[in-house]
Amino acid sequence: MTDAVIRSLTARLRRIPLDRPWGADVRAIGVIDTHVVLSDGGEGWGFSWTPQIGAEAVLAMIEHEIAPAAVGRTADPEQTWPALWEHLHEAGGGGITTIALAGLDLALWDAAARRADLPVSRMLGRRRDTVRSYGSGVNLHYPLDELAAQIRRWVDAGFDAVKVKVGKPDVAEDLERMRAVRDVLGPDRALMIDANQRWDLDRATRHLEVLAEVAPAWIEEPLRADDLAGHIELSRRLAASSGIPIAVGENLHTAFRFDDVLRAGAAQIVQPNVVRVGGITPFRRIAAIAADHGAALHPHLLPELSGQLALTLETVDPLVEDVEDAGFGQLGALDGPSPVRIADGVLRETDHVGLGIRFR
Ligand code: SMN
Ligand code: MG
Repeated sequence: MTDAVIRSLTARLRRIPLDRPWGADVRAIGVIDTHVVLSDGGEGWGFSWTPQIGAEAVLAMIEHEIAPAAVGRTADPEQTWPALWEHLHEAGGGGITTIALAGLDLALWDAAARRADLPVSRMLGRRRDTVRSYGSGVNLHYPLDELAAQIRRWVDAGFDAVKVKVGKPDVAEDLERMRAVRDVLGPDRALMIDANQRWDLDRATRHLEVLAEVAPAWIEEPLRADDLAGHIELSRRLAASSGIPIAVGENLHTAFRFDDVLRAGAAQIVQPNVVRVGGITPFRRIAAIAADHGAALHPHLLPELSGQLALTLETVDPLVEDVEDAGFGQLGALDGPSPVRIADGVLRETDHVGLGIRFR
C-alpha cells in the first residue's frame, strides 16, 4: 500500500458542549483529535471520542503508549493496527486501548485516502451512494410532551425510523411513553428502543412482554453488555414470544466479542462503534464477521464517520444513527463543511478527500 513510515503522532483534547444535554451530568463530549505525519510528507487527521468517561485517559494512552510505539512503523493501517493492539494488550484488549487506537487508525486511513486523492469510501470500495438514517435521542429524562415533540420533529424531517430510550423503574411509565411515541409515529414507521444495559434478565423479559405492544423493531442493550449468557437466554425467550430482535455492540470492543455474540445467538443485530472498536481497520473485520453470520449491522453514532463506512458495507440496508443535534457538524465542531449530509432520512456524502473530518 505504501512504503512510508510514521514520523509523528500528536493529539489534543477538547470538550464540545452539547446543545441538547444527554442527562443532568452529560453536557459535553470529549474529542481527542489526532494528526500523523509520514516519512513521505503525507499527513492525516483522525480523532478519538468519549461521551462521558476517560477522555484524559485516552489522551494519555495516545501520548505515552501509542505515539512512541507507532513512530517508525509502516503507515499502512492494516499492518500497524494489529501490531499496536498486541503492544497495548496488557492494558486491556478493548476499552481505553481501542478507543485510543482509533485516533491513530483514522489518521492513517485519512492519510492513505489523501495520498490517493479519494474519499475514504472510494478507497474502501463504495457499494451504494446513499444509506438510510434514523432519528435518535438520548431522551430518558425528557418529560412526555418534550419526547412527543422530538418524535414530531423527526417525522417532519422525513425519518421513517427512530430510536428512543426506555428503562424507567416502572414499566407502566415506559409503556405510556412508548404509546405516545407510537401515536406520533403511526403504524408504519420503525420504532427502536434502547435500554442502555439497565435491566437484568427477568426485568427485561417482563418489561419486553409489556412493551411488545408498540412493536419495537429492536431492543438495544437490554442487559449488561458483558452478560453473554443472559443475552443468549433472553434471545431464546424473545424468539419464543414477541420475536423482538436484540441489538448490541456499542459496548463491545473487539472482533472476538462480536463473533462470540453472533456465534452464540446472543443478538441478531450488531452496532459496532467505529471509535470504540479501534478504528476503520477493526470495524471492517467486524463487518465481515456480521456478513458471514448474515446479521444486520447498524453502526453506532458518529454519522460523519459511520455514514461514510456504511456506504461500503456488504451487510444489507445499514442504518446510520443521527442523534438529534449531536453530529460534529451540528455542534459546530468541524473546521469546514461536514463530509456527509442527512436529508429526508437519507445520508449521502458531500465532496471531500480523505475522511474530511477536521476539528476547529
Ligand atoms: C448512546 C450512547 C452513547 C452516546 C449517546 C447515545 C445510545 C445510542 O446508547 O445508542 O444512541
Ligand atoms: Mg444505544
